[in-house]
Amino acid sequence: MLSIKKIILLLAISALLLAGCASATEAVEEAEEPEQGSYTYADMVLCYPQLGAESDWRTANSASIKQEAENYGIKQLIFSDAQQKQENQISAVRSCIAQDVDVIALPPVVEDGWDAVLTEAKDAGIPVIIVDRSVSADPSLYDVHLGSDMFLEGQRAAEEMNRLLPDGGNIVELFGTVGSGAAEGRADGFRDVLDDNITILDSQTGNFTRAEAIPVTEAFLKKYGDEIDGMFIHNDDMAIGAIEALKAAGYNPGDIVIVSVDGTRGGFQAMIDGWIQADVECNPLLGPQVIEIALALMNGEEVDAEILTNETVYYPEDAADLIDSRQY
Ligand code: GYE
Repeated sequence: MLSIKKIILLLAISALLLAGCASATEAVEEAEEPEQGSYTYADMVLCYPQLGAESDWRTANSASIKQEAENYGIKQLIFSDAQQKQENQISAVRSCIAQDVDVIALPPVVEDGWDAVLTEAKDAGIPVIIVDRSVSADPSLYDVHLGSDMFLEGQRAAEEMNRLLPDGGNIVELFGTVGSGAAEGRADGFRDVLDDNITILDSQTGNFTRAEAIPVTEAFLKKYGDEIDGMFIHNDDMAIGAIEALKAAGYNPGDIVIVSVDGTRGGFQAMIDGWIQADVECNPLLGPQVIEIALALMNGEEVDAEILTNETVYYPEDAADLIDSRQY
């Protein structure tokens, strides 16, 4: 017969054993799935469905994300290139949702048409950072927008044009991708500040690429010839394409004043060569902020809904001193 003492002892031992087992299982679970609030970079699977490779800005943006994913030591970066096609980007987002990534950071090629896929991400409980260009979707469908103030960039460009054409004149606009937050914002900001004595003769898209900017500029020159005093060009790659067309048509630097956007090394060289008179900065080096915000979202921390990049304007007189320090 077991004495009462022995029964109590046995009960106590089994209770201890059970408790031991339970805490061992908990420990295993914790190792696989840290509690919210304690995720580290090593836990992060980040999806970056890049919109394309249309410009030096974009190349620098992709490089920044890839490099910083390595520097921060995240678990996995799922990177893709949609070749400037929204349907490709939407498929890439869907594939990331299916893979149950931790965070999606999306640089949207255009503003409209994201509601359905953003709702799918939200329903799957995956936080979304809209990077660089904006979306028109309701802000409740994503967590943060991180990028430049494109309207402000357009306003800055117009201030430069007003300064360069103090007596007024005629200009043409080389527009970025139609429907993109970058191009639409810059165009609106530009018109907001442009002096009344400056007329925009024409505005055509070059889709943010050098290749497409060349025939558009040729057509402008054919149609308006010497009437053109200035060009507002939505990025440096298109400015470089336009300069090629101007050179081929026999123009010299400064015959037509150019205000461009981005501040790439190519843009700086064109300032040194006298072709671009002002370059409005747009910073693509967003990797560190994207990854830091992604971790904060994984840990359920409060993050500002709109995070803007700090930027400036560059001028030819400083270009030679600064060009070597440009990272893109
Ligand atoms: O200015 C241009 C690129 O969205 C800010 O896209 C970006 C723009 C950038 O192709 O060069």
